[in-house]
Amino acid sequence: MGKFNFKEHPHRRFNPLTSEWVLVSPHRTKRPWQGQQEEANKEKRSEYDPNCYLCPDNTRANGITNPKFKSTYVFPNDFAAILNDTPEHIEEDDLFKYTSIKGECRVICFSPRHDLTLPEMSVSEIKNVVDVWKEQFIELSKKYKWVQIFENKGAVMGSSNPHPHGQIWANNALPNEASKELISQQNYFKKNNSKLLLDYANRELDNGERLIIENDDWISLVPFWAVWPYETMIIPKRDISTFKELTENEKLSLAELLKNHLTKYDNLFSTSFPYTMGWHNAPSGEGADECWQLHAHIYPPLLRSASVKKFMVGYEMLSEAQRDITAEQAADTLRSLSIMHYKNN
Ligand code: H2U
Ligand code: ZN
Repeated sequence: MGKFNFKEHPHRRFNPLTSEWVLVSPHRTKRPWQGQQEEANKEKRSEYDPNCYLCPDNTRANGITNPKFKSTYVFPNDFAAILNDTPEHIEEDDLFKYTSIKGECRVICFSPRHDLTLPEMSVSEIKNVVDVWKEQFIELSKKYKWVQIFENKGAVMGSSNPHPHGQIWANNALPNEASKELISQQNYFKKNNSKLLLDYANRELDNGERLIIENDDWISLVPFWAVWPYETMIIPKRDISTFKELTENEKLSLAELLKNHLTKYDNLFSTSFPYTMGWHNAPSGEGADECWQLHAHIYPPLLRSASVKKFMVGYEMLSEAQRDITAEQAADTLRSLSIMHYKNN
């Protein structure tokens, strides 16, 4: 049987942020991914679509007309999942517990262009998106405990509209992921008097195996405990709890990192890479700033090609998540990919 080898033998890895385990089965794919050549998807969409609800000067589903916006544009979601005029109610039953929720939902059109996804936008255009993320966070975090800024990209992720856009849902309760991450980061801070994710980022910087991109202010990496094949995180290198603290330079270097990181994703299967990406800022009113490090999670569903997606079923629904290619193999692949977008080659 020999000695345990992390690169060959099945094992479980612990996610210190959520306190959940993931089953890793590296023996199923001993070789690193050879990069099956895909037919590059160079499909051209038009810059403007008269039927798109999110293009400038078009009328949305509820009859409101968008302005002729020239940069990143935010509007209240016409079909918001959370409303801000819901009456307060809490039901404290052991078996049928529920509580009312108040909040608001907004939509962010990344740019007026119908055809440009984030990696295809210029760094200064992506910087406009980062500026808006920060402004929106500052405004909404004054009113709400949790401000979730995210993007669902691609039809496979359930995105309802090809016009590049993101969303913001802000509400006064702490959702599941946020509360798991808060408890873990608080416990780690109590024990070590330092931030879990900052310590983690420094260990990854020393090690290098799972790093994808590093610039002066940010790193992107495949987390040790990644569940999705090409799951990644973006973490600032200095102690930062929320978008509020980002300087002009840090917003610019984030825009640069996003462009390069997301371009690598598109280059992986020569396709506009689908994912859910979202920012975890420290929640407001919880005294969380001392333990919570700002970060983004990116969860892409694709596994082997533009059309083969990973299904989280069977053992994963019933017991725990499982992966074959290791985080280190995924990071190797992403690191080796060009930052020149395949559509420009
Ligand atoms: P998704 O593609 O991730 O579903 O996001 C699009 C959002 O845009 C969705 O939440 C909103 C939908 O409610 N929307 C409007 O607010 N107005 C519209 O006219 C179309 C879509
Ligand atoms: Zn459009």
